[in-house]
Amino acid sequence: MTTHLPNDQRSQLEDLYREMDPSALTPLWEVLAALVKPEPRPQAIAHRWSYDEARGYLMRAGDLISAEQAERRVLVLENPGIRGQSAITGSLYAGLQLILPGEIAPCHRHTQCALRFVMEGSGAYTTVDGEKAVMNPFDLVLTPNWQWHDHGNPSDKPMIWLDGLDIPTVRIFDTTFSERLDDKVHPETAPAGATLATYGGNLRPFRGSAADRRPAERPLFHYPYVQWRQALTVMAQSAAIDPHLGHALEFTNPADGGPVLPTISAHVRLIPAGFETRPRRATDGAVFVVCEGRGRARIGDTEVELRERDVFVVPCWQSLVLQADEDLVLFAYSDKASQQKLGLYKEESQ
Ligand code: 1HN
Repeated sequence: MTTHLPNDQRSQLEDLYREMDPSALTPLWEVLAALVKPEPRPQAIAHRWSYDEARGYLMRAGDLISAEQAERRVLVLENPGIRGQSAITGSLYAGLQLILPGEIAPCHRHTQCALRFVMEGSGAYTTVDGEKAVMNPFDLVLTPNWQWHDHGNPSDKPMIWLDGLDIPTVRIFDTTFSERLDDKVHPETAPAGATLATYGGNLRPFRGSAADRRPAERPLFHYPYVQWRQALTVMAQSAAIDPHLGHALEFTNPADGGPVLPTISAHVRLIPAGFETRPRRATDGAVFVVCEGRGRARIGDTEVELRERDVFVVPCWQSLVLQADEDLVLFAYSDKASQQKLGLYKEESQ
């Protein structure tokens, strides 16, 4: 800003700005400081959503609109600092989706990529390019960019999951494409669990064979709770705890060892009862789900109580401290994958 200028100079500059404004020209020196800040000042703020409260509203929506009418029956978790943008951080979206017994959410595909993290219910499925992933609580399921997906719930209980998408990231590039399949559901291309049994077991169909149908760069789309929880248990029994993270495991893409989606990274943590993590901050904006236990999170100056299935958001560059009253098991996804590709990611541990 140039507030320190003499009055005469300022008024001549104001004349200049007025004259050039209709030509869509604007002076950088008036906005430079807001564009290039010494450190991140995200508009998104720290916030926690109570699962019980959100679930109440979602179930009411379930009485009022069907999954088919809605296409997707979802309550968007909008960051209170950036309402109206369908965003939980500057680059990521989160929503809670309900699918009731017998319902189908019709098949479509889009350039935005998605993950689902199951909050409650068993036996409903997502179909990814014609292969069902049958889901259980705290399973992670991916829908990579441009892959067909429909959802169904043949069980007798509601199923609710958290959707994580890169909606605001794709919006920046204006690269949104989408289409609907003529049929409500995609024809079956493989038995449920075929990809998990293969790629999840460090195998792949012989390259070029008839069974080689998943995209080579991102084949796996189901990371079951039973597997990642067991891995965390073994880790907690055998490895030294990281003072800043607790016991933490990242989900990887078996094709390259990288993040699960091009724009989204995901990990899980176990903080043992009585443990308090040292403060740590990172530039990725992260969305956390409490899978087990109770405790507290201190996010910058904001402290929130954590109960099972609550969701909280840690914006860019805000320090995080986690305190566990009982063993605390957390799932998180963030835009670290995008930031690392763009050379922007940074972290700092105290
Ligand atoms: C979407 O396709 C799903 O497939 C869920 O379940 C949430 C939010 C924005 C755009 C597309 C789904 C979505 C979405």
